Amino acid sequence: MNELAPGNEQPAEPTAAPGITRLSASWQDWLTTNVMRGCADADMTKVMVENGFDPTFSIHAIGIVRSMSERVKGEVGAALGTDFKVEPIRLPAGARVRAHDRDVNIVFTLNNPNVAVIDGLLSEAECDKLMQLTNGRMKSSQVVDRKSGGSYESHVRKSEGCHFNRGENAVVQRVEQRIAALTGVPVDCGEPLQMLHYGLGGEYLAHQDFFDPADPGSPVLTKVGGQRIATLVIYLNNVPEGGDTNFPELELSVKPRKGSAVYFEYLNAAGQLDTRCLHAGTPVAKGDKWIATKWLRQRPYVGT
Ligand SMILES: O=C(O)CCC(=O)C(=O)O
Repeated sequence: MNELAPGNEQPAEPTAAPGITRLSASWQDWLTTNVMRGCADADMTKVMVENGFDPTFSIHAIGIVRSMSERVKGEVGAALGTDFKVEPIRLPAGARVRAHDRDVNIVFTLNNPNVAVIDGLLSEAECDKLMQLTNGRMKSSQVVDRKSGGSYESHVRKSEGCHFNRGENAVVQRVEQRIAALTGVPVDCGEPLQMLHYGLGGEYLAHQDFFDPADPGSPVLTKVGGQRIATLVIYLNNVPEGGDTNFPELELSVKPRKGSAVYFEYLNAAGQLDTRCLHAGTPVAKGDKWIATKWLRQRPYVGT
């Protein structure tokens, strides 16, 4: 738990023994922040008791704040579910367009489904910075467990990765603004940026990025921002051989080029999912491959 406990601003209460039984405004903020961050009850109780709170009071206070947060999250989600839908814009073929603070080239498009290859989305220095910022954070990649909505390691995906929270650093902020400017999908609807590294022979077998409504685990995954609408895969290095992103049903293969990206949409405005965006990261035959993937949701993403 990194969040520091606030100073104990409790007035000295003569009747507070054996411990404090009232939450000051700053302790209420501290508790709410840490519950929302997913901190364990035991960790928060420990900090509170160390700061003079009554243990039983601490446990009850945490329970109350947790149930209130869950209710607020649920109600906001329900309201957004009915009121707010994003409709990504189409990218013009052959055009040079402004993406927030940078001009990019749309070098290839398909209209149905909506697919675009974008050159120069990131500078070489930005690619290098993103890769460098993953130092010490990479772990074996996992795939979604379609039954539970959880995740597990699988032969389907041979790579390692990590995530950058939305707006976590200056480069991530710029990339997110550019993606929002290009697609029309607000930054809030993006999942955390996923960084991925494939070594020699690394690959990601053909898969869909959306959550199949028929899967029992899908409601868990869509609760935090609705269905995924589209994916943007940004290539962070040149791969000497292999490592293309391949769309077998579209007979399309995109070669990684440092700073370029492929964008594809699989949920249209009518809410229909398009299975033709099945795609794979083909095996890296020489060198290695780095990408950053942004998944865009129908509604603001409130997961972790
Ligand atoms: O490695 C690639 O080219 C594709 C990555 C991918 O499919 C994904 O991140 O969902």
